[in-house]
Amino acid sequence: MTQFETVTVETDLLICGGGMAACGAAVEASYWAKQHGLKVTLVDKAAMDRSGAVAMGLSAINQYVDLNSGNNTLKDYVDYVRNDLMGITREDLVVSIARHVDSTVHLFEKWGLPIWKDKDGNYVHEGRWQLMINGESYKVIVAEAAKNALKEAKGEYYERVFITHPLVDGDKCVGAIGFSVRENKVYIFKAKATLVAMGGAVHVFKPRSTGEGFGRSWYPPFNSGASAFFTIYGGAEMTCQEVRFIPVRFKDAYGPVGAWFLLFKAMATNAQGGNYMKDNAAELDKWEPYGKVKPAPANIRNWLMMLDVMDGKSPIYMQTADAIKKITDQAADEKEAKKKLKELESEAWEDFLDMTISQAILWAATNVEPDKKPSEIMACDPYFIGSHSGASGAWLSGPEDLQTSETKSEYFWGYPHMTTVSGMFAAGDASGASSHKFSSGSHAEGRIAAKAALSYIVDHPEPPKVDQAMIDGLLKEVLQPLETFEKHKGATTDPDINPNYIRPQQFMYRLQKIMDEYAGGVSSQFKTSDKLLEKGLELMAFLKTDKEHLAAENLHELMRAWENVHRMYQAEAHMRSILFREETRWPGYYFRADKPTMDNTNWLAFCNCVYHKDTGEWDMIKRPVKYITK
Ligand code: SFD
Ligand code: AMP
Repeated sequence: MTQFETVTVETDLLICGGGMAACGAAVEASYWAKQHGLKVTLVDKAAMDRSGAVAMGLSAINQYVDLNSGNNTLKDYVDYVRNDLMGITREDLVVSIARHVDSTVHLFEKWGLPIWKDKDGNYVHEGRWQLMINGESYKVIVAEAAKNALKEAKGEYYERVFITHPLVDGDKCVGAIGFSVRENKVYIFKAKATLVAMGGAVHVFKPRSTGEGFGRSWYPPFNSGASAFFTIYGGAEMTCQEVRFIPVRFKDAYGPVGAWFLLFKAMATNAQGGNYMKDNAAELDKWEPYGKVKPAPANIRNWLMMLDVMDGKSPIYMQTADAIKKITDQAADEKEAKKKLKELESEAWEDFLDMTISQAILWAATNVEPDKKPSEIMACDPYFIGSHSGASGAWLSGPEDLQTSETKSEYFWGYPHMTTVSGMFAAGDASGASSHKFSSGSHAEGRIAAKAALSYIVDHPEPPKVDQAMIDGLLKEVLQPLETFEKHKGATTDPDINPNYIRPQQFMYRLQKIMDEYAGGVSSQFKTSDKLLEKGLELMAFLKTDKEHLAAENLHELMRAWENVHRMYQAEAHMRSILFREETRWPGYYFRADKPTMDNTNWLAFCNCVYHKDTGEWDMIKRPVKYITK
């Protein structure tokens, strides 16, 4: 067996992840750490410059509240988020982020991010809350600021170190364990407070892409449920684990649609040219009071489209040519129309090149000229992303000043954005029930949570108690797949087929098959039921026993092994939560065939859960939805 060096790192604040939330956390924590003489350490499984969802860049900043303009209020934003999530949202957390997000956007601009400006020097809005950016290098710019801040505060960052488990002492988080994906090193991070910001999860469900395209999905393949596992396994209460996100995207390469819908005012139609948003409008009555809000909730937009798909009216098309024609028709003369067309053409290509390069390649490869013919769109596979139009994540304490006499006992237990585990904070996709924070809001939430974590450390200066027996047990468990492979690899001539072990890829295929067929994936047209879920959970229990037989040939495959263990826990929390919520609330995300309607009397409530790692049991908890706005 290969020898591993054990590296122990002692720090005050540990930031797990290097994405938008983690970079925000690094900047803010470094500022406060300097004042208090504290140490901040950040750990990313990849290289911060290009890690996480923003790796390829983005073409828009989706949360900018623009409070200074006086056009929008915090209540406007909360109304938008609450309606989009069909009433299920923690308004205190949404406000906590929304009141700070504009300053984060101004920091991005100061650090060099080009935000589009009109001729009067004002930001160009994609929609009410969204700003257009030249964002190919978005993540590089944000990561550079985070690294500079850490260096200045004598903090540290570790890249290509994969976090597997939290370290827990009683009801307190005291750090994390992980391994290098490049060298034979295992890392023990001992910390007084830990901030979880390792993104959401993809490939829990079978993707639409197959064969050579496998791995192409909307959500980045590198975010594989580490945040969910970390918080679940650490004993934190989780929320909205049923609230997956299914975006509608350009088909096969998953290009963004926001610019087409909002900026270019394009319409989507079925194959016969029918406008499903209008033709299926009668359906909206069933989902009142959210069915008829403006803009229609993302899942409802999906649902009206899915009704046409189920009626055999696909392909569904984004009518790009019509949208372009409508804009160029407004030109004063032919010359101006030509100029406008050129502008629109380059904006449309940049929209893809900034964040989904593969869509530009697919358009080029299939001779698409957006001003001449429409392009297919479709609903993607389900993802777990608490920062977008999903809501899954840890259940957090809200800030005290945002509580009402009614919410305080439910939503406040100390430090803002701390989980129910002492010293464990969460932000971005890792935190639940505060959707629509996107890249900018995740960065802002990272800053808020980091500041709170630093004040927690100042109040709890005692060194973390880390039990050596726990570390020894985890070290063995983390490296076990390498040992299993070494021990048994000679038993067969094909290393993929072996009675003594299962390789991570096969494990993932099995997980995806269970989720796809029993929990409402693509091939079940996002439909499930109590009976399907019960059967799925039965099969999941078998998969869980095979976790002990995972085998890894090298460090890369060891990472794959743990990624899939993380996904499995996310999957189980998801199935249990759908089963617990006895209604259908987000028909365009998943549909419970045995409970096909929304039940506001019983289920305008949060569905939370807690995992007990010693017994393997889950508590399912219903928590009240209480609004702070009138
Ligand atoms: O429009 C470990 N998002 C968009 N936001 C916008 O503001 N504008 C857009 O234009 C957006 N578009 C978009 C978006 C997302 C995606 C996937 C696409 C397009 C294709 C949303 C934002 O990207 C999202 O809200 C934030 O990035 C969330 O921030 P955060 O920090 O929660 O997640 P992250 O940035 O993905 O970072 C995760 C980090 O964790 C690391 N990591 N590190 C150590 N150990 C492990 N085990 C780890 N597992 C993961 C990652 O490496 C990464 O550093 S639009 O099309 O919707
Ligand atoms: P997307 O590219 O779909 O992620 O969208 C970017 C932003 O625009 C997100 O804030 C979406 O919620 C919003 N958006 C996209 N399409 C629509 C639409 N048809 N109506 C209202 N908002 C939309």
